[in-house]
Amino acid sequence: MRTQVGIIGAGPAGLLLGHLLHLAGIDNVVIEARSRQYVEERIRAGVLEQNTVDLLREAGVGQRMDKEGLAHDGVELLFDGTRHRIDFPSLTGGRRIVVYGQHEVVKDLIAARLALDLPLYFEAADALIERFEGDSAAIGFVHEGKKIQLECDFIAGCDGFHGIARQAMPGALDAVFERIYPFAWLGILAHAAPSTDELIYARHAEGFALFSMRSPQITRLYLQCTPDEDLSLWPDERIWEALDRRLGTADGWRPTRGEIMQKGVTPMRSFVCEKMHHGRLYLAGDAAHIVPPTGAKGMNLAVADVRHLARSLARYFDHGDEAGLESYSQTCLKRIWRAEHFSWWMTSMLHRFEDVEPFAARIQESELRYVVSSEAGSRVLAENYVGLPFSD
Ligand code: RFL
Ligand code: PHB
Repeated sequence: MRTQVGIIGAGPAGLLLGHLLHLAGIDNVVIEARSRQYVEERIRAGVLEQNTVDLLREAGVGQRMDKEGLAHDGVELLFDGTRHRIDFPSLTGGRRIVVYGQHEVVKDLIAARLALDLPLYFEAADALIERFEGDSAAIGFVHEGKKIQLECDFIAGCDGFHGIARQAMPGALDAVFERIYPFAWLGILAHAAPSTDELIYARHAEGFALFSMRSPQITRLYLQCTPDEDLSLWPDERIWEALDRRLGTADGWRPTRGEIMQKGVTPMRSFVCEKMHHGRLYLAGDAAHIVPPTGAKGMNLAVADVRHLARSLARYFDHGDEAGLESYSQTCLKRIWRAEHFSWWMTSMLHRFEDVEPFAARIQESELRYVVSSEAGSRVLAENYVGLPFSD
């Protein structure tokens, strides 16, 4: 089998890249290790920044997002028992976010791909990057018991943090910058109508908490916990009580309770592999970088990478212009490091660090007070949260 771009991974990065390349007239094949049902039901991110919303609309895959997504004009920071709202449009020249589950974006992209009859192999086993230096590239994989050899001009490694593409990248290990945090998030999805309209990021003596949502019927909530937290010690009642303490306010506001449909623990990590391309192999999304979820940036960064990769590949195939491909890592890394800083900053400001001395806690409190009381401080949060505009 032959194509122009072989794409490993059908997460948001791989699927959107495939769609953008198709719109640019570039043939591509997507291979995915998991089943369609698995990727469509994997609950992850929920916040789409303005750039992502605009790009999905431009690419013609934004109809359901526009119908079912929840447009938000701000978030709230809760500390010392009081909520402080950060208004996005007034601080960012009219930009906002849309709350729409990552798995819904994935469903929309899969539906679009299948409707166009473009190749997408689920349950592709034993994927191996066979060649990516010289004049051509190749991926081998097994599908329905048959070995398939995919010959291509380029390979896009969109296979997430645990994928094979970064492992195959020469020099990747020497280009890694990493920080692992001493805490994690216990996340739940509950059948409960959100009892307020916007997200709440809470700093509390017991630890961080986040109030988010997926729809007018579904609430998404997180609690700071330990990285090795034993979920069996967290019956529903204990979770709701902790959420009430950390998110409740003096006026009696509490998150509405409901049946907990899913529980999980997410580790927190900052990670950048600065080597994002070599020969004919390009990394995009979580394959190259991870942010702690406090800044809601992971999926949005994946989208920014593939936007740039698709445009660079189009320039190459249309005009033989290699400039975009040659500077791919360099260009992406500017936005990546901005998001890394923002995610680290939000994480540092809002979480409880066990070993931190009282001095650092006072610094955290002072920073939060500054962010909510100074227009300049609020704007730093707002413009990063809604996403800085693309510069090209
Ligand atoms: P993905 O989504 O991990 O997709 C990679 C795909 O590659 C497949 N794969 C392979 N396929 C074939 N052969 C192999 N050898 C393969 N190895 C792997 C995998 O099965 C998978 O389908 O990476 P991608 O596309 O780069 O997307 C990145 C995002 O998923 C991630 O950054 C976000 O979910 C992060 N994130 C958030 N991002 C946001 O922008 N806003 C948020 O509000 C937000 N909240 C979150 C988050 C991530 C979370 N978790 C669980 C880590 C909240 C949480 C709790
Ligand atoms: C979510 O809704 O899952 C979510 C929202 C904001 C974050 C992280 C996760 O910062």
